[in-house]
Amino acid sequence: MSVLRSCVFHGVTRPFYWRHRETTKELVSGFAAALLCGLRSKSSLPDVRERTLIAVKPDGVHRRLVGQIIQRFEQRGFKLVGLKMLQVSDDLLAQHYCHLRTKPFYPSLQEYMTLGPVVAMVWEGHNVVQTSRTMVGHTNPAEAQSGTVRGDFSIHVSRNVVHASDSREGAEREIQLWFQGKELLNWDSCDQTITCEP
Ligand code: IDP
Ligand code: MG
Repeated sequence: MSVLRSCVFHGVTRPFYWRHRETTKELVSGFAAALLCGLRSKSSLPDVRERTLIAVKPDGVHRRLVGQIIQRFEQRGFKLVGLKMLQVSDDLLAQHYCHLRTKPFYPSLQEYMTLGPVVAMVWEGHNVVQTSRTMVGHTNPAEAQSGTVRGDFSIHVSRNVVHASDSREGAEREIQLWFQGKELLNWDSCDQTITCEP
């Protein structure tokens, strides 16, 4: 068996390698590079185009907190791609909070969300959905950590200042609900390669 293996190596494989060694090396290194690139794009390249819906609720607008909330997202390194102020309709609210419509507190939530205008925003950046949930804090401000928006600016679940989408799928649905395509801007900020690997 080992004689046969040796014959195959010396008679076929070795002469073939020496005849085509440059091509073989290129093929092997090309394959390794392609493999590495594939792995890299799947696992470590950031999804810099992820988007989420953030909305300053009527209590936040009444209390002049819009600027401070925007500042937190800018400071963190996210990019604003959509912004508007609106009086929310019952219809929009019912679609936005469709998972809560049967809850006993829904009527008071509806009243709260129409106490005044809301400032709706779309923020973009790597992992923005999860990071902004952390920045916004627990739904119930009594349980929200200091340093979060809710933990710093509110005390009760019925007036928790801000909304943030809770998943990538939820964010896509909410952005489509609140914004028309033409209201969102695709633009490259000049610090993009400094805040995140392109
Ligand atoms: P989230 O805003 O942290 O995602 P959700 O469970 O989706 O929390 O609830 C949506 C909103 O409904 C909350 O932000 C809050 O304004 C309101 N809400 C939730 N639970 C209660 C409650 O028990 N009483 C009054 N309002 C509530
Ligand atoms: Mg929610």
